[in-house]
Amino acid sequence: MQAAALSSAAGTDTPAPGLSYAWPRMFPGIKLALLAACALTVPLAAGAHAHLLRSTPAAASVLAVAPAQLQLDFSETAVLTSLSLERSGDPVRQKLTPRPGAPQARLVIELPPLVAGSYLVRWRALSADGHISSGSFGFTLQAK
Ligand SMILES: [Cu+2]
Repeated sequence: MQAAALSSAAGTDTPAPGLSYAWPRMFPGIKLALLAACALTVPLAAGAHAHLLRSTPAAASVLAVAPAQLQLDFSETAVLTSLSLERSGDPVRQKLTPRPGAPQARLVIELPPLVAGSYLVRWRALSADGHISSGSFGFTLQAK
């Protein structure tokens, strides 16, 4: 077992074999089982409600021209319940009030005029099945 060899090499275990020595060797197995369980659960949960597939501006993108709109593409129809834009260094987070409307998989939001800087978009959405999901992503607008 590779993990047991690692923990022995770290010097945390007594070299003498015994019952107490068996536990550290078992824990890596338990952790792996938990990881496997999470890996199975997370995609199912994510598939059950609206999550952000892509955005324009894209996450981590660097733009030369200020975007006039923000476009969010979700995995299923949703309405935005909260949306904000924060420019790095600015004390105030700008709230973008989402327009009320029918749930859509593609949501387009008009942006105010943006100055150069690094921005963080925070969103929260309510999907058709009643579940709420949220996330954030950043983009940078270069100085002219
Ligand atoms: Cu859901």
